[in-house]
Amino acid sequence: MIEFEVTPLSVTGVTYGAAVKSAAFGPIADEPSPGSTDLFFSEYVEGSSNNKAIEIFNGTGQAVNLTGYTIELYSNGATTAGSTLSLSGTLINNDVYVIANTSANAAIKAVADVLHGVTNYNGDDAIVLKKNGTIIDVIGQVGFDPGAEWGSGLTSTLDNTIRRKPGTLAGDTNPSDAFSPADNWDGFAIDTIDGLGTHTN
Ligand SMILES: [Ca+2]
Ligand SMILES: [Ca+2]
Ligand SMILES: [Ca+2]
Repeated sequence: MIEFEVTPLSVTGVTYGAAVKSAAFGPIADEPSPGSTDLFFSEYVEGSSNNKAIEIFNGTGQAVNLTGYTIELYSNGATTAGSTLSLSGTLINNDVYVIANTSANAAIKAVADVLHGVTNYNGDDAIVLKKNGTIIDVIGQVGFDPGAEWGSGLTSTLDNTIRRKPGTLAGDTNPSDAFSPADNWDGFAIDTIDGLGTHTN
């Protein structure tokens, strides 16, 4: 419960203040809900051909300077990154940053912020998001090759799109434990890209 001290104020003959002061306030309707602590992966596309893209969401409540953020690809159970992308620029609040494969289709490229080889994954490769060298999110399990994919059905990392479940406030900071996409992601059919370029949390 918040109580405001309001000095009565007269505007065009109407006095405000007294009624406001006596009202009991709950949460203010348009006040933003608690934001996420940092950026996280919001969408992963591993479609047909080279239709591959990854999306990062800023739900922190403020603009984020992307300098210092990196994305790394750990292929086929590797323990060292085979490809690294260093981000730059500014990502405003509630916006996403999309990294697409250089050979992705036109519809994917249309919503991409950058094209980069860090998207050269095919289902059994871990992808890590770091801030100043510290892991803040991971898809997959670094150092482990699942064979073909993590997950099953539509919610898998091969020939599917997976989207972070609404309400997610932070990424997965443990790159070493088992990865089960259904825990934190919703799955969609191959080449689903209607959610790429925006994120509703
Ligand atoms: Ca692979
Ligand atoms: Ca594929
Ligand atoms: Ca999205």
